[in-house]
Amino acid sequence: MKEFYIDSDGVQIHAKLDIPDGVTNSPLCILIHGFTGHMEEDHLIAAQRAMNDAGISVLRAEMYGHGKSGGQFKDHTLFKWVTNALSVVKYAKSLDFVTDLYMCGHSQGGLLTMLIGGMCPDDFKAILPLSPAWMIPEITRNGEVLGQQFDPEHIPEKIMFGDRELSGDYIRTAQLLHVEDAIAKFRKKVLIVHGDEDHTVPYSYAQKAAALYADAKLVTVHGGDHCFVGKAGEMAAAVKAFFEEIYHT
Ligand code: FER
Repeated sequence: MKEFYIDSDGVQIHAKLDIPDGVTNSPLCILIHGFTGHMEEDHLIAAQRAMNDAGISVLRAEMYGHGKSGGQFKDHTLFKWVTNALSVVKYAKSLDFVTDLYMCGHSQGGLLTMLIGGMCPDDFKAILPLSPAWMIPEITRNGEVLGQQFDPEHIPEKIMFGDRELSGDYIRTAQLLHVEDAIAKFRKKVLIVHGDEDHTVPYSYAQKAAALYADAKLVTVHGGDHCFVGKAGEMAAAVKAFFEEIYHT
């Protein structure tokens, strides 16, 4: 494992690169955590190990205001995450040993994966959104975030949840994202893995995304919750099987 920082317009993005043992050239998958998450969460590690087992190098990166990266949580927006992810893609493309590139992310990182896939379709062989929170733009347009209601025409300065705060700028930028446009622009293979007991991101969004993508496969983790607690092995097996199939085609 190599640990380092990638510069993203002056923000230091904390990253870890795991290359499978004995590998020289290999595909690489960028792997991103969700909202309030970080790169050491159990479900992220399960996905990383599954990819390494399939011979894929993994570049985990933490986005603005999360983990050991720069920025404060309260100042993060999806626009900042997009900027960060584009910097990570640029870095990944500069690595000599990398053959094909992939991107995977959980929840808000899955939404990010869908956006970046649509922005950079030439750069990826496939993308893997896990429980992707792609309802965020739609619900913020409808005046809801984190289960709280607000007037979508008059965005509050901030929303409190627990001892954390989400800025109005998070909401106003999220409202302008149209994930359907990103879906339409990515016509390569997509693997969506989602638990049908997810009460944070409704499973129905996985079904809707799978239907909208030109070439998507949806693996349902039966009884799985948002972070695949107790079911990470099933999620990881789906990820590994997808890579084993695509690697050899
Ligand atoms: C929300 C529902 C889900 C939300 C964020 C999420 C900011 C993201 C969850 C995750 O990334 O795990 O209303 O608002």
